[in-house]
Amino acid sequence: MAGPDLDELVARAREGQPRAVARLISLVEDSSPRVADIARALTPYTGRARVAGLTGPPGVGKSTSTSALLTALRGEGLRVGVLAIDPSSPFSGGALLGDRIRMTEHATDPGVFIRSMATRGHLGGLSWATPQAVRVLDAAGFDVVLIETVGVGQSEVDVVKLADTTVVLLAPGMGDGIQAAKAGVLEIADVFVVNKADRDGADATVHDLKQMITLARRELRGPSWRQPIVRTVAAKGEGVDEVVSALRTHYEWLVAHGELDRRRAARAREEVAAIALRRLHAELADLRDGDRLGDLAARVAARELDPFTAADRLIAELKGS
Ligand SMILES: Nc1nc2c(ncn2[C@@H]2O[C@H](COP(=O)(O)OP(=O)(O)OP(=O)(O)O)[C@@H](O)[C@H]2O)c(=O)[nH]1
Ligand SMILES: [Mg+2]
Repeated sequence: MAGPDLDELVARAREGQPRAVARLISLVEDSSPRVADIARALTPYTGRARVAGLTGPPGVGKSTSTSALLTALRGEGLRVGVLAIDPSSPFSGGALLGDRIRMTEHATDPGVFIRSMATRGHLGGLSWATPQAVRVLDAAGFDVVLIETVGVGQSEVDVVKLADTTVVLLAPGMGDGIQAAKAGVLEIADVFVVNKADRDGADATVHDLKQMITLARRELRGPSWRQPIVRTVAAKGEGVDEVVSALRTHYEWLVAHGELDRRRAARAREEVAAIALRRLHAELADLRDGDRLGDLAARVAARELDPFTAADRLIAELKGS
């Protein structure tokens, strides 16, 4: 793709043309050689979108909630982009299909853009491709970007690095699940949602959560944001307006406390580090395939050289190149 084509693609994406947006996301997702050019072209138009991450255990109602949030935010006239991240974990099989089915009602709305992204096989996983996709949606003028990701292992922590506001969803009857999740979850949540409030045990879940928050708060310092707990029945849209209002309140708090800038700087830091690591990794792979490593390895095998000195020499060559 030549430069003018890219400019045109960016111009069309900025007009909100879904095909251009989709094409740009595909390019960044596939690590196109043009990814740096794309980021450069988009950057002047970014910084407006509010980014909210939704995370929680499998089946808690993230996709249902995302869909309900979409409806509520569209009702306010906001344009909304959704990135459904599939960590391709064995726990989330079938999530993609489910997401598609549940979100078809928004499929024809030009103010909505929904995209599923697989992170398997990406070095750095979420930390690599997703910020690029967020940048595309931001430049394309979406007011809000919602990122749905299953809270399994590292992914719920990763989403925090991408979002201005992190929503952690829980549901009644998870008992041990909350306990298990609590260490990570308490630190990352800006807003708690207890979904499936139509089920028995919602009160107990809210109660447990409040206790955990109170305990954790004693240990916390710094600007105090009180994590709200919102009860929802996402399947019926109940409580979703409260989630929208919690998102707005949190965003205003971020701005008022300089926390938005701090979070975005932290995000940029992660992103730059991920890109640099990726480049270094590629260069090291080139070196590994080259003769130079073979020479060094032969000397290590012959015990003329220790492996640390050999690695230092390899790195020195990388720096010199
Ligand atoms: N009773 C009840 N069921 C709900 C509610 N919200 C969602 N569900 C159901 O819970 C199931 C899982 O919902 P999803 O929205 O797919 O959950 P998810 O967290 O996106 O699931 P994964 O992406 O697979 O982790 C579906 O059958 C929903 O219909 C709710 O408020 N009450
Ligand atoms: Mg889902």
